[in-house]
Amino acid sequence: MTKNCEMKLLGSVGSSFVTRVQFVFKLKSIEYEYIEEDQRNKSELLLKSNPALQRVPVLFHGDEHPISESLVIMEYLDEIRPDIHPLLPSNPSERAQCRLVAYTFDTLCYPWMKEFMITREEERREELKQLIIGGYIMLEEAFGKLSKGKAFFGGDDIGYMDIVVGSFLGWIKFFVIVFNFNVIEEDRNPRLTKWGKSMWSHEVARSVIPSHETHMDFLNMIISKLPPLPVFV
Ligand SMILES: N[C@@H](CCC(=O)N[C@@H](CS)C(=O)NCC(=O)O)C(=O)O
Repeated sequence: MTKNCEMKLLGSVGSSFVTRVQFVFKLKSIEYEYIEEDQRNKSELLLKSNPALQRVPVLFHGDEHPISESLVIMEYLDEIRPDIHPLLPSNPSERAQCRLVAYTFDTLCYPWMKEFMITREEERREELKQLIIGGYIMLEEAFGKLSKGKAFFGGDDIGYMDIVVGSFLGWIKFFVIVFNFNVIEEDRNPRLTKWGKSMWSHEVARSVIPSHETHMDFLNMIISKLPPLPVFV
């Protein structure tokens, strides 16, 4: 952690949305101060800086208005530091495709994965498993189009979509270990399987993606916030 930085990030360890921002900081060599949010007892800083959504990440940049939502923050950082490791393609149509795939991932895959982890109903978990598999098959197709035969969504190196999806790779390991569910499976997802290997061998990705143990701690903390199960007699 660096003191007196122009950039400050309010986050929670184990949140993939926060990881996305840390990923961009590292790729663009931006120094920042990290402030840990207490998810059990939300801070004044969070409530004031993101009153409508009350979620991390939140970025503070000098006297500018705080910015929330990981995708918005990623694009902001890309716009203010376009010279170092640009994230989005230069072609407007390809940029639009990236944004659309990211939006789809966050709107469909993420809620399915989250519910999969916290549901107590086996039948629902099985339904969600099939939805997640379908989501990652769509992602496999998107990878084919965006990567143009290269190792990453972004081509020869990590780009916007690699960060969006790659920040969840620790959860993918977690799913295998805890639920014996391999989300990215070689037969269904040959391209994403290779991509996953490229991501884990990328120095920056390896240094920022949380381990499955970190995710376990984060999940336990989220579960402890949920209302208790109804009691059936
Ligand atoms: N769409 C948001 C999602 C952020 C999000 O869900 N953050 C979680 C942590 S992983 C959070 O702060 N949740 C607190 C809450 O919902 O009360 C983004 O991309 O930043």
